[in-house]
Amino acid sequence: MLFTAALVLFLSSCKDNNENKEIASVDIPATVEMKATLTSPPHVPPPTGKRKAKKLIVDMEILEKEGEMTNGVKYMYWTFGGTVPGSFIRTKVGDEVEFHLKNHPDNKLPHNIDLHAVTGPGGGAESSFVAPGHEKVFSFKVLNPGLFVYHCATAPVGMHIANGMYGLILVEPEAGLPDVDKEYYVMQGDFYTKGNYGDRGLQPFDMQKAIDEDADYIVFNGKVGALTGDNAITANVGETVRLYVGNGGPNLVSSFHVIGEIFDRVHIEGGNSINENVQTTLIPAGGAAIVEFKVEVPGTFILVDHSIFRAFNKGALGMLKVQGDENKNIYSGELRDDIYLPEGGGIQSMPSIAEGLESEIPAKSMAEMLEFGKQTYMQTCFACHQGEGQGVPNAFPPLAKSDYLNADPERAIGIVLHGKTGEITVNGEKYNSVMTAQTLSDDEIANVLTYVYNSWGNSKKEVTPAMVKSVRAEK
Ligand code: HEC
Ligand SMILES: [Cu+2]
Repeated sequence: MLFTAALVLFLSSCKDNNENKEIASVDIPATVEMKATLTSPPHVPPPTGKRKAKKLIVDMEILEKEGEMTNGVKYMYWTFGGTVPGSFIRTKVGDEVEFHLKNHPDNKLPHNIDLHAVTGPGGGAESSFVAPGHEKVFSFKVLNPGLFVYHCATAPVGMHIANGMYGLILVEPEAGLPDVDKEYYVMQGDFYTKGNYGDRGLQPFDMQKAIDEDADYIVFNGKVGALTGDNAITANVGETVRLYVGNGGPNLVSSFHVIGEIFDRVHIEGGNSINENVQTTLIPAGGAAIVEFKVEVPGTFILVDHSIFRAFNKGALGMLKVQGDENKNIYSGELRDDIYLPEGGGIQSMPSIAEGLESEIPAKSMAEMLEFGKQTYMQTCFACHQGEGQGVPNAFPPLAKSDYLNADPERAIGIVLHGKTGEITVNGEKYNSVMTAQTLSDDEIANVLTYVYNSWGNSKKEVTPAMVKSVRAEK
């Protein structure tokens, strides 16, 4: 392959030297072969650059294999190339693709492939139907540039897709795409399991839920957390990032958004038309988009489906971690927290004690601490940690009988003050998510934590405003 590549470079440079325009513009004959580099998500093969169209050999193996949907939840995935989404294929307009589709002998079912980049019956599905232990070869010429979905189209089609049989094929225009610093491959999919979100063990596919479009998991790259924590995609301040984003479905459309970024350019639906300065782009099931943006400031930028319960309760959440120097001109961080006293308008009056100075007046007794603390809990913590502190499996750790909480009150104060990311273990379960810093006063934090410590079987500690103050001073 290296040899052929070198030969091509040599040939094309000869032509350039001769300045023979006519010959230079002729496509490299299809006899010049090249083996396609395929990559697993979130990686993307190298750009096609200035190379001419070629005969491109794509070797893909179908594997049915067990994987982990989230902590303790197993799923039997059906895959193109061993991953969900399947291997990324990168081609150039005019390439003649010779596709070798292998169905591993250990697999149980026949499969095939429908590539949306194919002009021909079934997008290749009819010619590629392959039984376990067989290999099918078919070929097609890529005519239209763009980012295309491929998927299995063997009956029941929905089930094959729901089990993970989809991926992306990029067809670059003749001149290639403009250079960027980082490129990544992200693909959303919805999953339907017999058990509910987080129910442990090997979870079979649930046909009825799939028909009802009642997804248990909606995830990027095949599983909860495929792009969070240590798996996050990365970039450095000042770099340009291009995301190839697909949606395998089978059912749901994606409102793709990156929290804290604006897409400078979006190839709408993966085609030629470019939209600029976009907040959220809609990616249909069986569709794709190319989004590009420059990262100007450091931090963790969260990739979500902005149908937001999907992000926080069903898994559609990823992370882009950007490192580098702060730029206070673009983003200052918190500058001040001032007292806000509206003027004018209505008649001003001092709130009465009864009306709600509670949070500003220090609690005078344990009973008051618990009462005020409960109010803060119900306003602030409840949404994630739930009414009885029971949390949400695999998303928000429990505060009820939490060994993590009870072990170290200072640490708990620090978490409420500064937020928390990174892996922690609470009552034997791993969590790797994000709790944002809560903007609460020392009194409010003391009260809410005292309430938490004195509820739901916890260790009955009292957290005083002085303790909060000293933890706050540490940073
Ligand atoms: C937006 C959702 C969210 C809110 C609101 C929130 N938390 Fe959390 N909290 C989390 C997540 C997620 C973690 C785990 C972070 C990690 O994985 O590193 C966590 C972890 C914790 C922990 C340590 C783990 C444990 O279970 O003992 C404590 C204590 C805690 N939160 C207390 C609070 C309190 C008190 C409030 C309200 C003042 C609050 N949280 C509000 C999401 C939230
Ligand atoms: Cu299949």
